[in-house]
Order: sequence, then C-alpha cells, then structure tokens
Amino acid sequence: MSAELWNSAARVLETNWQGDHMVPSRRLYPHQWSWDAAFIAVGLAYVNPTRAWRDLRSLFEAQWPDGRVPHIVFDPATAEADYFPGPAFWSVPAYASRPRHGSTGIVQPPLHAVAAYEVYRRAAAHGAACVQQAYGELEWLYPRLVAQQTYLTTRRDLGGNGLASIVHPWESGLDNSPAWDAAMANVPADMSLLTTFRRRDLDVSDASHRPTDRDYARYVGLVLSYRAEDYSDTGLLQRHAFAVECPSYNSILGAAELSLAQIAAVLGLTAEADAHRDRAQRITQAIVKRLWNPETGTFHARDVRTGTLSPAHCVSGLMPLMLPGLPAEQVAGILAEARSERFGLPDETGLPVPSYDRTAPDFDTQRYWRGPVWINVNWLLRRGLLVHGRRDEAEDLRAAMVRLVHRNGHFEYFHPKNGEGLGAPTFSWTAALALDLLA
Ligand code: 2M8
Repeated sequence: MSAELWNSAARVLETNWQGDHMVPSRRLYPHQWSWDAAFIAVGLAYVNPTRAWRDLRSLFEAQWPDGRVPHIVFDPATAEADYFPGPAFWSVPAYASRPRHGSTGIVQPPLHAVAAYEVYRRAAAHGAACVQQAYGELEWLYPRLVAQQTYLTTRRDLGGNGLASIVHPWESGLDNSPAWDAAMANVPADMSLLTTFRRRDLDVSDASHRPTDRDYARYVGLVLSYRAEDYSDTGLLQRHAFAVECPSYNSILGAAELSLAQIAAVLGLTAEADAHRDRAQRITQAIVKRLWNPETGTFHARDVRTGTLSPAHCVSGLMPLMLPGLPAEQVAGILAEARSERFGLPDETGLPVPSYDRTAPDFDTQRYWRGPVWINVNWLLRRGLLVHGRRDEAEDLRAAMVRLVHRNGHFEYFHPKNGEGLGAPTFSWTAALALDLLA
C-alpha cells in the first residue's frame, strides 16, 4: 500500500508544479496560496527539496514591504476569469506588488518557518550539496520570516493582547468555519454585490460543498472594506466589521517562533533563538488567557470587536496542542475534546477528526470547513500529540490519515462519515502530507 500511495502522491505534486510554484489544484485554485506552500514544502522535502525551496522563495518574493505575506500570489499566466476574486479585484497598491505578479492584501497562517525547518531537517538524507543549499535558503528566508512574524504581532495585534487578529475568514484558512458565525453575523451581507462578480468556484465544484452566496457577499464586502484604505491596518478595528483571534492561527504563530528559534540556532544566532522561544511562550500564555473557556474545557475564537468567545466547537480549538508550553490543564482539555463524540479520534470512528463538532445540529458533512475531514489540520493535530508525548494516539491518527487517502485518493477534503473524497481530486497538500505520513 505504501509504495502505491507514495507514487500517486509524488505524481500529484508533479502535475501541480507550475514552473516556479505549486498550485493547490489546477482547476479550482490556479495560483499560489500561502499556507498551502508550507504544507507542500513538507512533502516536497522528500521528493524534490529544490522545488520546496523554490516554492517558498516564490511566495516570499511577493512579501510586502510591511512584512505581510499575501495569502495568494497570482500567476500572471492565468486569466483573471479563472479565479474569483482575482488580481484586478484585489487591486493592491503598486508598491506592494512584485513586478508582473499581483497578490491579495490579506494573509494566511504563518506556517512557513515550521515548513522551512522541516525541509532543512530532511536535507541530510539527500547528501551534502542539499544540506548546503538548505543552509543558504535558511539564510535567505530567516529575515523574511522574522518580518512576517513582526507584522502579525505588531500591526495585527488589533486587540492589544499579544495575539494576531484575522480580519477576513480567508485569513484563517478555515474559510466558512462555524467559528466565525457569530462574528460574521455582524458583517453586512450586501447581496447586490453578487451581481457584480461571478463565482468561479461554482463553475468547477458542487455548490453544496462550497460556502454560500451569503458568505461570499460578506467575504467580498470585507475585501472592499480593507481595500478602501489600501489594506492599511491603522485604526482598522474602528472601521472594519470583522476582527477575530483564532486559536489555530495563533497556535501556528507560536509554533513558528519555536521553529524560528531552531533556524536561528542553525544560523548561529543564539540571542535571537532565545528571543524566539520567549515570544513563543508569551503567545502560548496569551492564547490560554484569551481563548480558553474553562466551562467548555476547550479553546474558541474571540470576536475582538464584541469581546465574546464563539460558542462553536471547531477543529481550530484543538490546535494549541502544537505548543509545548501549553499548561497541563489545557492539554488535558484538548485531549478530552479530541476523544469525545464531538471529534472522536480514530479509535472511535476509524477516521481523522472532522473540521466541526459532529454533535452540533448544523454539522454539515459536505460543506467545506463545516464538517468534512481535512488532512492538513489533522497533520497539525498529530504534531501536537507528538509534542505532548501521546505516541499511541499520534500513531492511530497517522494510520487513519494514510488509510483515508489510500482508499479515497488525494482529495481536498473528505466526507466525515464515510470517507468519500470531496472537493478537488488531486490536491497538493493532501499529497504532500501523505508523503510525510508515510516517510
Ligand atoms: C480555500 O480558500 C480559498 C480562498 O483563500 C477558496 O475557497 O477559494 C481554503 O481551504 C484555504 O485554506 C486554502 O488555502 C485555499 C487553497 O487551497 O482554498
């Protein structure tokens, strides 16, 4: 089974390579996405480390002067009509955009330091030249990764509590997660906006698997609001209808500091390594202080505008397990939540965890981040289980992910009851992470 799965995964990454970057899938997502590039690099580290570095470089070449790494880098060879919203819609200021390439003005989870360190770690298996290349790439990336963290922890600390806020659901990577429902209810849904654009995603996928038109009206309205001031973060909380502290986003922010500490150590920057570890600890403490709900015993998203915690139990609430400094009470809470009937680690269901609480009345087996199983967040959860020494559960989760992808293919997401593949069929991060899970 493993050779077959390995080969099919490597083929997906071959198919989706676009000269200097990887697309998540050819039809649905024909550009480069930010956190996809991080997951993809983790898999490319085994089969083509040069492409892993190339992909990360292509992304960071599009970094803005203020340090933000855009959530999409547009491929100039792809027509505007092939993805909505495309570069003309985002219309980012000229100073921000790399020549010939457009980008969006929002960000995604900063997983790239974690990925870069993983690619570096694997280099030795490919020989001395590869190690040397990896060292050079880390030298190039390190200041850029630091600038990305600085942007998020300063300009984006909208609540002033040591956490980064997302200002658009797309920034979370968990687009239509129920975690945003309460906050999104306060975002105007101007349905007349729907007459001004065409949803390309509905041309190439099933509408019942995608966010709704009402979601899209709000998504577009939020882009227009941020775009109106050239994506400036100054005074954003006062003039923008969505600002949320997400447990998954901020856990990745913290994990990135720990990987930066490792990268700094490789580069001989001892004082910097210590500073990164301190920052990771501060982010961990802020996550516990702001996003833990002692009554539910798990983590939830906080609406920075109203100060309230979302009541929804989502997979994002399990992600703080990635942080080694998480106190025992919260580790125990996440493990209980992951084992509960809400999520059911594989010994209950045989499947990886779903994106949303199975017991919730609005659990939706098909609609994107409102129920289906996604490999990337399960990969992060497994990382968390290993960080906290839960080897047996980590192994069960690994086996469940491998089984699911082997039986059903390298799909974008999976039906949380029967494992059927949903969304794009040859999806890059599913393939890339399958390689890591098999290695
Ligand atoms: C999905 O998001 C994009 C918008 O960024 C979309 O729906 O068109 C999400 O699953 C996100 O996490 C992912 O990075 C992106 C590309 O795979 O697709």
